[in-house]
Amino acid sequence: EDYKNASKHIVVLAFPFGTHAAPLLNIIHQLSDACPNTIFSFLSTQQSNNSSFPNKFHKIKPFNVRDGLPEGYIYRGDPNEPVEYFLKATPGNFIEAIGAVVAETGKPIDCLITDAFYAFGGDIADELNIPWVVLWTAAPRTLFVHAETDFIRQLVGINGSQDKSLDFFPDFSGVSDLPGGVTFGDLDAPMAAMLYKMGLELSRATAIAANSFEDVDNKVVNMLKLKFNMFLNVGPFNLVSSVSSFTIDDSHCCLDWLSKHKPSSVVYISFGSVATPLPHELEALSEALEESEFPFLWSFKGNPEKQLPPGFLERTRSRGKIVPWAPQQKILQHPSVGVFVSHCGWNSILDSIVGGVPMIFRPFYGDQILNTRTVEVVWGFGLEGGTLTKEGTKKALKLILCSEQGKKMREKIGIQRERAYTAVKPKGSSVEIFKTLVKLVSDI
Ligand code: U2F
Repeated sequence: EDYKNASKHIVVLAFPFGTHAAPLLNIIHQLSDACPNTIFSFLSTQQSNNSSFPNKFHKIKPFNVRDGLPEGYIYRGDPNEPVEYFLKATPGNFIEAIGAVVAETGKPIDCLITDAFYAFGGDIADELNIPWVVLWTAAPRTLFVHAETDFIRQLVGINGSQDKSLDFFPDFSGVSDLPGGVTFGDLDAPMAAMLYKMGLELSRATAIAANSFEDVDNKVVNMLKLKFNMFLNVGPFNLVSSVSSFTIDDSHCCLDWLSKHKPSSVVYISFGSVATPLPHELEALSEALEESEFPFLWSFKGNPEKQLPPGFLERTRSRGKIVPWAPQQKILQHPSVGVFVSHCGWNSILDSIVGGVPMIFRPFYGDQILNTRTVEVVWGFGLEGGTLTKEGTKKALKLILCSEQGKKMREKIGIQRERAYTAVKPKGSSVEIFKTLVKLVSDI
C-alpha cells in the first residue's frame, strides 16, 4: 500500500558494521521528512536492521540481505572476520535483494543511495540508469586520502619508510598517520581493496553527502569540493536530528549520576562499537583512574568484573560508574563531563565537538589515527595517547582537567562547537546544502 501510493522509490544500501548504518538511516529520515511522496527501501543485514529498526517507520522499509557467513559460523572475537565474509557476498547479495524488493513491491527504482564504501553502487545505478548518491560517514580528511591514494603511492611508495612526510598536503604529517592499506600493510586485504576502489570510483557519484560541516576542516573540504561534482556537508547529524534511539537510551541512569558531579570534572570513556583496548591497557587505564581520583563514567564493552583488575570495581564504586552502553551524545553535552577518552571514531569526535569536551586518544585502526591528527594539530583540543599507559593517562587527565592548557583546549573546542551549531541554524551551511540534496533527489 505504502509503495503504491508513493510517487518515487529510493533504494538504500547500508554497510552493516561499526557505526555506518546509523548515520545513513539518519540522513534517510531527514530526506523522508523532506520528500513526503517518496518511499525508501533500506537494505542491510538482518542483525544490522534489527538494531536500526527498533520501531517501524511509515516510509522507510527495512529489507534483509545475506550476511555471507558460512552455516553454523561462530564468532571468535575477530571483528574483521564477519566483515570479510560480508564483502565476499557483495555485490551479489545486494543485487539479489534489489531484485526481490522490486518484485515484491512492484515499484521500479528512481535513485540509489549507498554507503560511500560501495563503489559497485555506481555500476548498479548505471545499469538501471538512475542517479547514485552516497553518504560518507567519516572525516573529510579520510575521504581525501582515499581519493588521492594513487598520487600518495606515487610520491611515497608502497610499504616503504613510515617516516616519509605528507607535507605536500595541508596539515598532514606522515605516512604513519594513514589508514592501513593506503601505502603500507596488505593492500589487497578486502577492506583495503574496497577503499581503494572507492577512491577511484566516487567521482562517478551524482553527489557525495557527508556527516560533517563546511568549516570542519576547511582546506581539505575545499580540495574535496574541487575534486567532486557535489561534495555536500550536511552534518553534524548529532545536531540535525536524533532519530537513533540507541544513542538516547539511558536505561543505566547515567545522566542522573552525572548531575551529582561538579562542572567539567568527570572522565567519560568509550572506545566505540568495535574496538577494545588490550588487557594490559585496561589495567593501566583502571590504575590511572583509581590513582588520579577523578570521577569517571565508562561505557564498557565486555565483562568489567572479569576484565578489570581485582577489587577495582569495589574500590571505585563511590566515584565510578561502568555501564555496557551510554547515551553518549547526551553525556558529552552534560556540563559535568570534562574529558573524553576515545578511540577517535568520527561519530565520537562529532559528539565531542558538539559537547565541547577535549579528548584523550587511543586510536586503533582505519581512519582513527588520521582523526587524532586533525583533532590535535588542526583544532588543538586533544592529546595523542597511543597505547594506554598508567603514567601517560594520569598526566593527560590532569592536564586536561586541572591545568591552564586544559582550559585553552576547551576554548579551542568551543570555536569548533560554535561552527557546528552555526552550520545547522536556519540559513546555516548544512541546512542550505541539505536543500540541494533534497532538490537533487526530488527532481529525478
Ligand atoms: C566506525 O565507528 P565506531 O562505531 O567504532 O565509532 P564512532 O564513529 O565513534 O561511533 C560510535 C557511535 O556510538 C555511539 C556514539 C557514536 O554515535 O554516540 N555510542 C553510544 O551512543 N553509546 C556508547 O556507549 C558508545 C557509543 C569506525 F570504527 C570509525 O573509525 C569510523 O570513523 C566510523 C565512521 O565511519 O565508523
